[in-house]
Amino acid sequence: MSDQPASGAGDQRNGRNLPPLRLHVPEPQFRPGDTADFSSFEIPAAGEAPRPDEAAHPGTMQGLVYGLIRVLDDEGAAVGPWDPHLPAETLLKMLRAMALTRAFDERMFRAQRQGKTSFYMKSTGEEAVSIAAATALASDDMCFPSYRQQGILIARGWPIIDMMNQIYSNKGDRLKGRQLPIMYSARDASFFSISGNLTTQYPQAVGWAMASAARGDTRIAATWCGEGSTAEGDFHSACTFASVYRAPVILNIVNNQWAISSFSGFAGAEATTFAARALGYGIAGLRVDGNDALAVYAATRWAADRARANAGPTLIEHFTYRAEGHSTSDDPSAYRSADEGSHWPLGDPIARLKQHCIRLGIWDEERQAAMDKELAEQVRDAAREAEKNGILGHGLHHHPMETMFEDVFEDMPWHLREQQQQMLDEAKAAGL
Ligand SMILES: Cc1ncc(C[n+]2csc(CCOP(=O)(O)OP(=O)(O)O)c2C)c(N)n1
Ligand SMILES: [Mg+2]
Repeated sequence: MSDQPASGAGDQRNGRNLPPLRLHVPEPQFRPGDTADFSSFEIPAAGEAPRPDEAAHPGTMQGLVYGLIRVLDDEGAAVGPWDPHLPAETLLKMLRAMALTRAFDERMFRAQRQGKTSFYMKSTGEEAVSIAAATALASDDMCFPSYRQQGILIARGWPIIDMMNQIYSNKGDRLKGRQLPIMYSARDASFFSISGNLTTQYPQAVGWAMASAARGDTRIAATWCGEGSTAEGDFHSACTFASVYRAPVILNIVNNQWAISSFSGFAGAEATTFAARALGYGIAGLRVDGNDALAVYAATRWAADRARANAGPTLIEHFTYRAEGHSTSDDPSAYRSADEGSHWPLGDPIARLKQHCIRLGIWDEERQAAMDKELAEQVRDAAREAEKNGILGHGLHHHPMETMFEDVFEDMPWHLREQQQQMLDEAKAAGL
C-alpha cells in the first residue's frame, strides 16, 4: 500500500492539473515467511573510520554519523584508530559480564514462563551496548538507562539477587513492588530509576549533567533509548538543552531495528541515520557497530573524555539487532521474518569478543564452556535464594499492604492516613 494515492482522482479544479498528493508509509523489508537477505547492506570495513580529537568541532566530523565505527574485523582482530588497546583483564571482564547478562536473561525469561513473575525483557544480542559502555565510564558516572540495559548493573557488579527480588516484587524487593518488574533503581550503582514512559530518561540525564556542571562536580551522565523512542518529544528537547549548555552527557540511541512490532523506518531510518540527528543540534555524533564491544568501548570513552573536557555532549547510535522478542508479552513471529536474527550481518557480540580473546591467546573454547556453566549455576543459585523471598505465584502480600501509602511524604498527610486506616479496616473485615 505504500506510496499509493488514496484515490486516483488528482486535482482538476480551477483548471489545475496537479498530481494527487500521497503519503509514504514505510514497509519493513522482510515479513514472516520471507527469507531475510541483508546482502545489500553497506557495512564499512573494520578500522576504516577516522578518529578525530575528542575536542573536535561537530562540524568537522560529520562523516562519522553516516559511517560505522568498527574495531573487530571478521577474523576477530582489533584494527584501526579506534582500537582501545584494552588489557586482557578488561577484555575478559567484559566477556564475563556479557555472558552473565545472557544467562540472567535466559533464567528470568523462563521464570516468567513458569508464572514466577508477570514480565521480563531480554537484551539478547545487545549486551555489548550496555556492558562495554559501562566499562568505559567511571563507576560513579550517572546512568539513565532504558529497560534494556540491565548489563550496566551487571557490569558494575550489582548483586543479581537484588535484581531478581525486584523482578519477583517480593519481600526482598527494595522498591516494595512499586515498579514494574525489571524497572530497577540502584542509587549506589549510580543507576537511575527506570521509567516505563519512553525517553523520560533523556531530559533527566541532561538535567543531571547540567546540575553536575553547575556544581563544579566531575561526574558525567549517560543515557540510552531505543531508536523508536527518538520519535518522542523528550528526545528532542533533551538534545536542545544538551547542545545549548554543552552538558557533560552521552546520549546513546540503541538502534536494534525494532520498536515492538514497528520497524526502524517508522522512527525515520529510511530517511537518514539516527546518529545524523546530532547534526541538527550541533552535537558530536558517532555511529557505532553495537555488536562490537571494542567499538562501543572506544566510542564511549571518546565521548566521556569529550564531556570531561567540557567540550560538550555526544550522540552515539549503536547499530545492533534485537535478537529476541520485545518482552515476554510479545511474539515477534507475528511480524518479522524468523531468520532475520541469524542472518544479521554484524554477528553476535559475545561470539565476536570471544573470538577476539581466543585470537589473542588469552582464552579458549574450554574456558568459555566452563565459564558459561559456572555462570548458569551462579544464576540458578541466586534465583533459588530470591525465590525464598517470594514469587508472583505466592500471592501479593509480600509487603504489608499499608506500606503502599508510605515513602512519598516525609510526614504522611491526614487524608492519606485516613485512607490507609480505611483500607486496613476493610481488609480486616474481609478477613485478609
Ligand atoms: C511514551 C510511551 N509510548 C509508548 C510506550 C509503549 N512502548 C513500550 S516499549 C515500546 C517500543 C520502544 O522501542 P525502541 O525505542 O526501539 O526500544 P527497544 O524496545 O527496541 O529497546 C513502546 C511503543 C511507552 N512505554 N511509552
Ligand atoms: Mg528498538
